[in-house]
Amino acid sequence: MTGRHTRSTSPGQLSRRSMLAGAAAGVVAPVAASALGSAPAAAAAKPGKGKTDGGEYRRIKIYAEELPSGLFGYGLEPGKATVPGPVLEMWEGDTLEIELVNNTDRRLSIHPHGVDYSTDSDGSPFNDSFNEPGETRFYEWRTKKPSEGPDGFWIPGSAGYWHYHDHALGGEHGTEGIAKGLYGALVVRRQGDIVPDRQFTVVFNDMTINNKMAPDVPILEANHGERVEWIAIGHGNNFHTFHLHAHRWAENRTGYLHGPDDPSRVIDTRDLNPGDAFGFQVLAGQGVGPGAWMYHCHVQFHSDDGMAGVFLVRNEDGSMPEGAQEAIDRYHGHGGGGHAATGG
Ligand SMILES: [Cu+2]
Repeated sequence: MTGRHTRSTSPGQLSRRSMLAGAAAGVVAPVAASALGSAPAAAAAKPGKGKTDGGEYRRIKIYAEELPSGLFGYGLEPGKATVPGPVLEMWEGDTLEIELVNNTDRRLSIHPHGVDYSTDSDGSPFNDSFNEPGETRFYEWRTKKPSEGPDGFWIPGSAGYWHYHDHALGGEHGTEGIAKGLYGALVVRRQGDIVPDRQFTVVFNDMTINNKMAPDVPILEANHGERVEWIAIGHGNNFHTFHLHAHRWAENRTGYLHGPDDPSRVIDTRDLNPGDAFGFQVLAGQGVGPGAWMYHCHVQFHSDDGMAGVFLVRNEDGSMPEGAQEAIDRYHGHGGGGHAATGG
């Protein structure tokens, strides 16, 4: 199609770098799983577009869809939209072109945090940057490496745990779109960063986790010793504190220590307020072993009301650790009130 917000596509290069996908909570996706490998089209570059900071220029297609539940989601294939949307990943210096296909009858957009973009990729009605119902539109996100600016002023690179979300559905700020599930994680890595085995996106969105509440929050799973990356995002209108049982991380850009003298504070709970995001990596069950571990909002009435989920650390061979199924049954409300009659 053609029009103000669109441009034609033609066959072109495919990126060789994998795009992380399928990391909506509960979907255990190996990081190597690539959705970008099948990205079909390359667009003719507009003047001033197609630039990178020594990285790659990559293209993906994202479909915004209404789900049978009434929620809205982003997906990398038609009919595959999820809440949260796919983890989008870049390396500092990369530029990502997103062809957003709006398969809904509502106005919507995609708006990133943490990366560079022009006003026409802002994803806000304020800048006339959104998809009308049924419309396809291109957005371009740029990243940069750290560099020394004028007067020795250091310009930060783009690396970080960021996120993206709708900014147009139901209003000027995407309030309805976010409430209904149009959000996801955006990870920008720096050369040398460690790539995890598994990724989980956990979004504290008003009084829900990924628009679900206990006992319906999908169980996040990993095998003992696997490197798991958590990406935590806050949305909505409430103050939250994210807490993970039995695991700790460093309060810095990557979430892990960069040497024996790294001064980063080591924590297991962190504020998670609307618009904020952070990420960290843990070795699943490190120091504590396999088991079913809770993660939850530590604002007590929030956790009591259902902002709690399960991080299932399986045995190294993938089998269920002792007691884990019973814990999961309790989470699902089938465990009864007393202790198990026998152990093991
Ligand atoms: Cu909370």
